[in-house]
Amino acid sequence: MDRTVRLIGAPMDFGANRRGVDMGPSAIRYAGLGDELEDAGVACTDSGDLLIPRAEERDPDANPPSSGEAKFLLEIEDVCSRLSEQVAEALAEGTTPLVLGGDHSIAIGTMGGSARDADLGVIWFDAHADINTPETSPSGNVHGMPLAAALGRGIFEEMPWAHAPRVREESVAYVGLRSIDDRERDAIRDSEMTAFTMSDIDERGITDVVEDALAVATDETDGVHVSLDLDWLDPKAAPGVGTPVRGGVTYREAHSALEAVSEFDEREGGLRSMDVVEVNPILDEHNETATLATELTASAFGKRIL
Ligand code: 6HN
Ligand code: MN
Ligand code: MN
Ligand code: MN
Repeated sequence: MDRTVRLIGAPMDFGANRRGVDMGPSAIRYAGLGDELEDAGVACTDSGDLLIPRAEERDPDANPPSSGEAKFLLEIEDVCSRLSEQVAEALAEGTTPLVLGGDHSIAIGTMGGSARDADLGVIWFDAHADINTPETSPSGNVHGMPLAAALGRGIFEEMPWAHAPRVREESVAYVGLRSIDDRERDAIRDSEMTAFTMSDIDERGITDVVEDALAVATDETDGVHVSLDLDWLDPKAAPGVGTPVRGGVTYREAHSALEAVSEFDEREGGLRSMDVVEVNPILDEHNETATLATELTASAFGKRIL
């Protein structure tokens, strides 16, 4: 396939409750992402990292009064607006944007840019639902809100930088949920989104579930965004994440899932953008989680054992 992937680093941790994910892009590049992608048969260019102000120099609560409990929302708006420009530019130049996080709030920028000129389906590989709004969030951490932001839920509806009108609930599929806040559970039940939990994976197997998720995300859309939060995996396989949750997918299940994404993409096309988030090198063991992020990304872009 003639694909060029464009790496965009977003070393931002404003959305998370612990420091360290700002080192994710370095750790993932250091683990050899460029070479892995070339082995997978895709060309790779690197736009470098977005410039991100240091959290210590900012006031987490310097938010407009209407934004409720959402820490560093002004900084996140700035970074995500710039990221969304870069993502849209990458697509306009015929490349596939691959955004390296950073905490999961960067996905607001990736989806915003990717959905600018397309109806966008979304597959969310995560332990968490990330569908809180500033009104419902128990923590005020924006990494628990990116899907709500893109869908324009709650007060995000009034924030054009966050709300991506061409991402519709019906085209969103979760895979691997296991840690959902009460108000998120209500939000999912009352929505048109499709949610596959870890129990669905236990019962049906990962490949079937991912096929169904792809069917949801490709139905009446122009392309798919894959958001890979490394805490989707079991902490045994991915220890270097800020919000680990027991009982996640195994190393092999994760590979099969991303291989299924790439097989689908080879058959039908449509993998439009991806982000890889929440790698925390401070908490990692020997860069294992960053290495895994690299391998899984290569699987998504076509790397095969044979
Ligand atoms: N992530 N639901 C929790 C919150 O604070 O809103 C946890 C969010 C975790 C976000 O990394 O997937
Ligand atoms: Mn997440
Ligand atoms: Mn998560
Ligand atoms: Mn909307």
